[in-house]
Amino acid sequence: MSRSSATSFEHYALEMRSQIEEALLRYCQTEPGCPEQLGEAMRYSLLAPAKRLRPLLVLMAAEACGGTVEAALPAACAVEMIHSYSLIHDDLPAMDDDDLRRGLPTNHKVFGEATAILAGDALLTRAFEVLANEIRPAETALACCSALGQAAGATALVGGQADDLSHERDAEERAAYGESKAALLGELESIHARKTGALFLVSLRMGALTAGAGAEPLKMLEEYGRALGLAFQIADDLLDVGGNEQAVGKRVGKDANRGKLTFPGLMGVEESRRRAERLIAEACDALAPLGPPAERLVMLARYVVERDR
Ligand code: GRG
Repeated sequence: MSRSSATSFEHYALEMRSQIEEALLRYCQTEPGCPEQLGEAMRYSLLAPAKRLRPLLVLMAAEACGGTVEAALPAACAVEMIHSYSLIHDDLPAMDDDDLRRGLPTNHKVFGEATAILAGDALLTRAFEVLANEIRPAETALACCSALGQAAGATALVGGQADDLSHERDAEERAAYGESKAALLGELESIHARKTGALFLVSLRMGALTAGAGAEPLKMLEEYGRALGLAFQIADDLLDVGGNEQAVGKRVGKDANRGKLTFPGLMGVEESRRRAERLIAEACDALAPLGPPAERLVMLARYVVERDR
């Protein structure tokens, strides 16, 4: 990426992030009937400093298909609410048991486990309320609800998390028991396609839906999304191995120390880097027919593997 296009992309991303964060705040005001502490816990995690990759994907996909930020913004907020709920629950003692997220103490460390669970539940359900109330026309709202429900559910986000937790056995031990590297890699990719990739894909789908896009651009965006989701996860594993805790905003080295299956663990650091680079090239190639309107998605893909947080 040249320095001037990187700078103009950064400006754009900054401006979009501030629009996203304003809208998130608007959608998460404590309404009559919502206990004060619950509202506070919801906003604590939702508005904490974050990259906002999934909402940016919604807005950029809409733009690539000729749509507007205004029409896509509720979908961008809905996917960020689902993502934030999944992080709150993932950090709980029964799951990953983390004390640092987005550079801050995790939700349950501040508000207690019960409130953290409920804040996650409330963000999950609020996401669908926002889609139903704010996306127009009603058929597009329905299509977004259906797509997001699938991506957040048992066959995708929650299913990937369940498999991740139940497959948490020592990768080396499994290899010693004769499981081939290819089989372990296949399993790892399947977990991440659901746990991480599904929200990337549905972000692109909802962006395209709000722009009224047809089947062809949607197919290109999906190809881009599949490659980007996997590259993102490899980059995330690489940050867990070599990242700076302060920059990343969460504990590093945890996955490797717990013997979890990871890309650098299975393929080595250098090969993982090369694989991520190849995936980003594939993702960008998939968008070539969309031309200049898809340029920001191309830049976002590069950012995903070059980031330090
Ligand atoms: C239903 C009980 C219950 C739990 C659901 C689905 C789930 C718990 C957890 C999966 C969430 C998870 C940790 C996915 C991994 C994806 C990942 C690397 C997230 C970090 O995303 P970034 O880097 O973070 O985009 P920011 O903070 O920038 O948004």
